[in-house]
Amino acid sequence: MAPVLLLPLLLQLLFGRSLAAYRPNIVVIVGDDLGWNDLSFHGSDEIPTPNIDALAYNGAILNQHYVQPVCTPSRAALLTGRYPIHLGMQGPPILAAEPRALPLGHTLLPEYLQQLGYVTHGIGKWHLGYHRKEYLPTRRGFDTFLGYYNGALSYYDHILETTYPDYGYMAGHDMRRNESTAWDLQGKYATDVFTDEANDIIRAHDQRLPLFMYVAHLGVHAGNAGKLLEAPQEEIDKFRHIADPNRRTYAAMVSKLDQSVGSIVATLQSRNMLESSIILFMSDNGAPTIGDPYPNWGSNAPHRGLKDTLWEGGVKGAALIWSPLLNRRPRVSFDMIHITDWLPTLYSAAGGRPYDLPPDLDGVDQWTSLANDLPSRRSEILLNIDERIKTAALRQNNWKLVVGSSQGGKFDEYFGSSGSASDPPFNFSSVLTSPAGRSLTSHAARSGWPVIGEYAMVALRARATVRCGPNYVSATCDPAASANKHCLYDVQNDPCERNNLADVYPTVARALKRTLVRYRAGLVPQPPALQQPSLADPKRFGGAWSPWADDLQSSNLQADSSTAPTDGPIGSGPSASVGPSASAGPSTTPSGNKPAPATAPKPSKPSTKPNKATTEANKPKSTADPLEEAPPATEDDKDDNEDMILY
Ligand SMILES: [Ca+2]
Repeated sequence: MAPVLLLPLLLQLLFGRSLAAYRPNIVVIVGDDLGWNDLSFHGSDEIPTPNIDALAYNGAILNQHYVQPVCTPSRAALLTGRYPIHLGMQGPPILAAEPRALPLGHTLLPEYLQQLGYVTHGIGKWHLGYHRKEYLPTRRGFDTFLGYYNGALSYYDHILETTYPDYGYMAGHDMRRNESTAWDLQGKYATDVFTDEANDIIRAHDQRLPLFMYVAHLGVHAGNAGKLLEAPQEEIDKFRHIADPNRRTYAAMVSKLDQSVGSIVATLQSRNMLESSIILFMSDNGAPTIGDPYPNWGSNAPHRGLKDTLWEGGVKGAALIWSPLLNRRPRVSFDMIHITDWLPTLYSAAGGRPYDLPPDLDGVDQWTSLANDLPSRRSEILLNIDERIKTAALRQNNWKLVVGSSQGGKFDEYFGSSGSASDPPFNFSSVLTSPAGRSLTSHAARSGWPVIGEYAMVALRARATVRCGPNYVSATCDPAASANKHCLYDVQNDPCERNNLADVYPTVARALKRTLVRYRAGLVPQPPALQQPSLADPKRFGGAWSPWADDLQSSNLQADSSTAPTDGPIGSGPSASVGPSASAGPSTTPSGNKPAPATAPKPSKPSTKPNKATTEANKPKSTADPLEEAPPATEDDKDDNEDMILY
C-alpha cells in the first residue's frame, strides 16, 4: 500500500493540489442474488426500496445491464473487465475447499484505481479464491478489506457450513478484518457489519485523495441450510402483507440492503462528498427463487429463468448509476451495458487514459455514453459459454440466442412473485423522506439540479417496468430439447423470451451461432474442479476458513474428495462438477495460475458505432410485428455445419 499512496502525495507536493479535485469518489454497491422484481423502481409494490429508488430516480436506471449467471464469474468479470471465458472462470462458483482462484496476471479494477491515486477499500464478499494468500483481496488491490472469502455465510454467526460425502461436515468462521479473523463481529447482522464499515471509511476518509469503495453485500444471498434466510424480527414484521413466511423474511433482507444504501448515501452527503461521487448499484445475477441449496425466494418477474440460467431472469441484472457527472438525468437507459464494461468505464470516469488499459479487454468504455446519454458503444454481449454443461448465449442488437440448458431445464420457466393486488400501494413520498432521498434532495438544492418530484417518479417507474408484450408463438422453446438446440428471441420486443423465432429467422439464428463459435475458439478451458476438504478444513485453522495451500506445490494439489459437497452452490451439481480425472486442457493449472494465452483468434471487438437498435429502445414500443424487422438474408446463410460446432 505504501508505495501506491506515495504517488498521489508526491503529486500533491509537486502540483499543490488535491487529486480528489478531479478524480471522483467511486462507490460500487453489489447486492447478491437480488431479483429484478425486488426493487420497487421496477414496478412492484411488494417490497418498497425507497433509498435505492431515490438513487434510481435521480440518476440513470440501467434497464439493459447484463451480468453473468452466478456469483464468481460476475465478480471476475467486474474486476477484470474480461469475459469469464477468457479467464477459465465461466463455470460454477468457487467452493470452500477448492484450490481455484481468479488467475494472477490480470490487473484488477482497484489496482488500476490505485495507479490513479485512489485509496481502495473492499467490503463484503470476495469469492474469487483464497487457498493461497496471494489471491486475497488485500494482495490484489484493496488497501483494506472487511468481509468474507467464500460465497455465503449465516448472517449473524458468520459461519459457513458444507458437507463432503467422502469427508463429512465442515464449518468455519469467515469474517476478516484485512487478513485477521474478525471474531469480535460475531452476532452482528452482516448487512449492518458492512454498512458500518462503509460509513466508518467515509467518515475517516482524507478528502485530498479520491476514494474507491467496493461494497459487496451478503444480502440477499441465502445462508446455511436450516437458516437460509435471516433478518431482524422487527424488520420482518414490516412485511405482514406477504403471506409466504420465507418471502416475508427475504423482503426484510432486501429492506436491510436498501437501508444500507440510504445510510451510505447520507454519510457521503454529511461529508459533502456526493458532489464528487459516482454511485453504482447492481445485482450480481438473478435471484434463485427456488432450487438447492441456496434458494432465497427472490423474484425476477416477469422475466424467464433465474440464477444459473442464461435467460433474462438470470443475466439481466438490476442496476443503476447516480452521479452529478451524469449530464442527462434522470432517465431510464435502454443501452446495452455488460458488467465487464465497468472497469474501463470507471477508469475513464476517474480520469484514466483508455489507452493505458490492455487493448484486449472485453469491457467497453461507456463513460461518455453514460454521462451524455449517447448510444451504447456496444451492439453485442457474450452472455457466456460453459463448455462443460454445454450452454451458451449471445445478445446481438435486439436479438438473443440461447443454446443448451443448465440444471436439466428445471429453471427454464417463470418463477417468483409478481407482486400482488393486496400489497399496500407504493408510497412515493417515502422515497423523498428516505435517508437517500433527503440527501439527494439536499444535494440537488445546493448544486442547482431540480429536485425529482412524485410526478416524475411515477413516469420513470412506468418506463422502467418491463412488460412482456404479445405472445406470437404458442410453444415454449426448450433449447435442450429442440432439434437445433437453440432458441432465438427479439428481446427488445419480447423481454420475457416467449416467442422463439429460430425457425422463422434461421438466418439470424445462424449468424448469432456463428459468432458464438468464434468466441468458443478463444475460450480458456475451466481448470479441474479439485476438492481438498482435508486440507481446507477450518479445524486446522482455529475454526476459521483460511488459506490452506501456501505450503503446497501446485503439483501436490490433489483432490481428496471425488465429489462436490452435497450442499455446493447452484451450478456445482453433478453436471458442472468433475473430479481430477476430467481433463480441462493443458492451458490452466489447478492452482489458478495465469492461463496460457489462447492461440485462437478472438472475435472482433464490439462495434463502436451507434447502436440503432438500442437507440430506438428509448422510443415507445412499436406495435408493428417484430417479425418484419429482421435483417435481409446474406451469402452467409448457406449453412456450414462443420463450422458451427460449439462443443
Ligand atoms: Ca450471486
